[in-house]
Amino acid sequence: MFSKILIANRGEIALRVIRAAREMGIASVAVHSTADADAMHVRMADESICIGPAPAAQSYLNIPAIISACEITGAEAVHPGYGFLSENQNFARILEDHGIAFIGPRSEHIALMGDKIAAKATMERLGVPCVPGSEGGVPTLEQARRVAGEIGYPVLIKAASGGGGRGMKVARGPDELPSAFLTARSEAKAAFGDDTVYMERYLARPRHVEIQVFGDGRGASVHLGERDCSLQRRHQKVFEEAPSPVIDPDTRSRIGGICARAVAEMGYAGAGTIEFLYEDGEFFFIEMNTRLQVEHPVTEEVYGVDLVREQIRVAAGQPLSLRQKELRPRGHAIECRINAESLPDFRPCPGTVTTLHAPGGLGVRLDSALYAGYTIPPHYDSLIGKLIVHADDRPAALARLRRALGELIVDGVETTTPLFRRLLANPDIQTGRYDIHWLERFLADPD
Ligand code: MV4
Repeated sequence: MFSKILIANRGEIALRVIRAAREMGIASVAVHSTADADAMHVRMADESICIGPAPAAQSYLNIPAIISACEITGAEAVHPGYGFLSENQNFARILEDHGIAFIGPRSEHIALMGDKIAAKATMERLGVPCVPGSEGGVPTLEQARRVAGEIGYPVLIKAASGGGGRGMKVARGPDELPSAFLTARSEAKAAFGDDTVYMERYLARPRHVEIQVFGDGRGASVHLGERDCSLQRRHQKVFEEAPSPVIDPDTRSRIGGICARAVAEMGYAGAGTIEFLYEDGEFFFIEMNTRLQVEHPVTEEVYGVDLVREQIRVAAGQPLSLRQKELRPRGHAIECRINAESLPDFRPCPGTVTTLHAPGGLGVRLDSALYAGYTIPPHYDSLIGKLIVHADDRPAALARLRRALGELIVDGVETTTPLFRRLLANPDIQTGRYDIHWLERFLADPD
């Protein structure tokens, strides 16, 4: 096992990793920008090292500075958290080349899943159900017309290097195809430097249901059920829950088994998330994320598993400590992402926190790097905490969430907490009847 790891991240996820490491007897090294000298992750780590100025491109994305920090401190492994360098194949490869372990999958798997066409072809071959669409890239409008004729309108044109919703265009009929195709290509070129696009049937009202998987890199794997992340605004998740209100145990075992077999077959190492659109009882693969996700705590709560500990074990070459037949979901968990943003327009609202009161009690978890007196810098994303509740069933989890939100006090900056109080009062949220467009409709026309 490692004796020291470096965390190439900040905020609540850096704390999450430091905590797992400390429980394993592993020392932690925090890296930080000049803007983060007073940040909680710097205080909580065993050691810290400044890697550059405030802009992430010069600090949290600065690969040479992070490698130097490993060499100076003797860190044997790097946990990338989420965002920043977590899905950067070059970073994973450079670490591998320096004999430093990357706490994540091998660089080949990051590269494979970063190419959305290759990812889909791989999943198709491994028996994972995919959205009907083009076989590979669609280079010309003429071919786009032919593919659309085969799969039927409406169609969606997606960037091969995309993900997270950027560079997507819908064509509802043949008349909309030329502009959708050409716009998708030029936006893909501008955003990713790659104008390769592919096509899929457009699903009008799906849910976003993702399966948590784990591989040991040598053909063993497990799944830890699903999370329902349908409640999003501008492709940012806002509220996530496990299990999904619409997935029953047999369906979970079936799709979970398919996903676990696929990662085993690939020889995938570490945590992964296989994302699906779920509509009319059917799963359609869209993308695989090769990192720990923001919303991983809802899975941890329901399965009683420390996913970061498991990531560190696998990166150190140890076998999975999880066995599928021992993994049983218990109860229901919900996460609210608390952002320092002002409603109703979600404008980022950095500033100094004057008062912080954290909710507590049975089944309540607050993953946050906030403290009273902390000044939230304007340079990074506005997530300041995740409130996670766990209870015996969904109604009890909703009641517990309402109770915990009532206890949370953050003064000095505006936050998105009032939104969650309103969501909890809504009958669609109470019954779990929502899709990927529900939240944007609600925000446009609150009832
Ligand atoms: C889709 C889709 C409908 N049909 N693919 C958006 C982000 C990217 N990860 C995939 N996305 C979508 N792909 C087909 N064939 C609708 C979306 C989509 C979406 C997906 C998940 C969560 C929120 C979303 C919001 C808008 C569109």
